[in-house]
Amino acid sequence: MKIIEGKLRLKGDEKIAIINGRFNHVITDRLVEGAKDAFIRHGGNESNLDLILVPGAFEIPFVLTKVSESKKYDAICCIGAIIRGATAHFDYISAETTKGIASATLKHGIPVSNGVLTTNTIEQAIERAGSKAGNKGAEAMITIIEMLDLYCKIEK
Ligand code: INI
Repeated sequence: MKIIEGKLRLKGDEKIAIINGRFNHVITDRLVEGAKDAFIRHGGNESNLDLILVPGAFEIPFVLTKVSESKKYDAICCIGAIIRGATAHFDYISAETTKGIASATLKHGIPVSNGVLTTNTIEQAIERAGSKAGNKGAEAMITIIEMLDLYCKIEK
């Protein structure tokens, strides 16, 4: 059986955009650091990595659509932190962000990863931003790296 899967390697010429929601930036700054570190440690060239900041996670799908349409990037890594508060806002923002990222991804034919945290507490977010549950920004970048390699293999 022939197995086709992506490897965790970059050639060095891939152009990648991170779209980051600034809301809860104490968390999202750490996720961006993790994503950048993963990009460089897997062979990416820092001059090919752009960081696009948006106010909050809700704005990510719109900018993801615009950035995808620009065709400037080989892949896009979405980062944000949606943390449950006292009202239903969390449910609306997290549902729309997730749906928006998924539908923009299917339209544009380039790898996109969803590194937007949706947590019930700030502690859960801290755990996923470079402490005991790892760094979900780094994981989102690693997903992009694997998908880029797989994409090349499928296209050939
Ligand atoms: N945006 C986030 O990225 N995380 C949150 O936890 C959050 N909460 O809880 O309110 C949040 N809200 C802002 C939202 O993303 C939009 O920027 C805002 O609604 C304006 O459109």
